[in-house]
Amino acid sequence: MTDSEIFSKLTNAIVTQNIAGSAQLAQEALDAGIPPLDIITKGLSPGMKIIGDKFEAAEIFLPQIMMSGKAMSSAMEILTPELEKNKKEGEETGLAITFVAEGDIHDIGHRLVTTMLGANGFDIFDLGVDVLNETVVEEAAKHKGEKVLLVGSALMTTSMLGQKDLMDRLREENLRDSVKCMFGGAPVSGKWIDEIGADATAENAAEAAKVALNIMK
Ligand code: HCB
Repeated sequence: MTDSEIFSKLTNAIVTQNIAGSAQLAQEALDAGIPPLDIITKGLSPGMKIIGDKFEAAEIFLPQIMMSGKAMSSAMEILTPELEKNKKEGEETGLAITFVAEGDIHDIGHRLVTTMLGANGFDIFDLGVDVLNETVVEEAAKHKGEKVLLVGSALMTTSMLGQKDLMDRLREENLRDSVKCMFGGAPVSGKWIDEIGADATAENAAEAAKVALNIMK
């Protein structure tokens, strides 16, 4: 089987909500020597995109998205340890405090970004999903004086708006200059980042790691 045939099988496993099949295919892809990040970006993620588009077009409904999310997560269970194997130790990159915005429980991309930052030498403090801005500000205050990167994800236009409130609160608490702020998720754009006065965004987890290393220099 060619790599592109493997990628389309992986995409199809997500679209058809094949939970056991996606994990098995992820393992087969690894065994075929395909790097784990390619398996995710070229195989699994396009499946999630198709599912999102079908949902928007009312061709499928929430239960199907949930099952596709489970299929993605079961493949990620196989792939995450592989991503972590390449961990770069001993580099003073700093602490990444990662979280999904208040009201938002989409955590697949968040977990992927968190894993990639960990693999690139960041210490990780993962606050999880549906995190209040107040909590993020408290954590930023506790770590004042350290090299800290706030890494927020928002997958909905509604939850993304909370990122502006977070930036405002950081400024009010005089914490803005002690942290770097990177936000991502489908609705987040460079224009939005400029508008709210954050530092950066990234399209995907691999780019997020590169951007994060760059802004923490
Ligand atoms: Co959800 N959902 N969903 N959903 N969902 C979206 C996000 C919509 C876009 C679907 C659509 O309408 N087309 C839509 C949001 C519309 C909008 O606001 N514009 C939507 C909606 C509306 C909803 C509900 C409100 C549906 C309902 O209940 N009626 C509900 C909300 C629940 C809530 O959060 N309160 C809901 C629920 C769900 C689940 C639970 C069924 C499931 C989530 C499961 C889970 O995460 N554990 C789900 C899913 C899976 C999706 C889609 C289909 C896929 C998201 C995903 O996992 N993508 C999504 C459609 C889409 O995004 N196209 C749909 C794959 C990952 C790998 O990509 O973009 O998350 P990613 O992350 C990337 C990238 O953004 C970047 O790197 C990541 C990795 O490469 N990145 C960062 C992410 N964070 C970063 C941070 C940084 O600093 C830098 C880069």
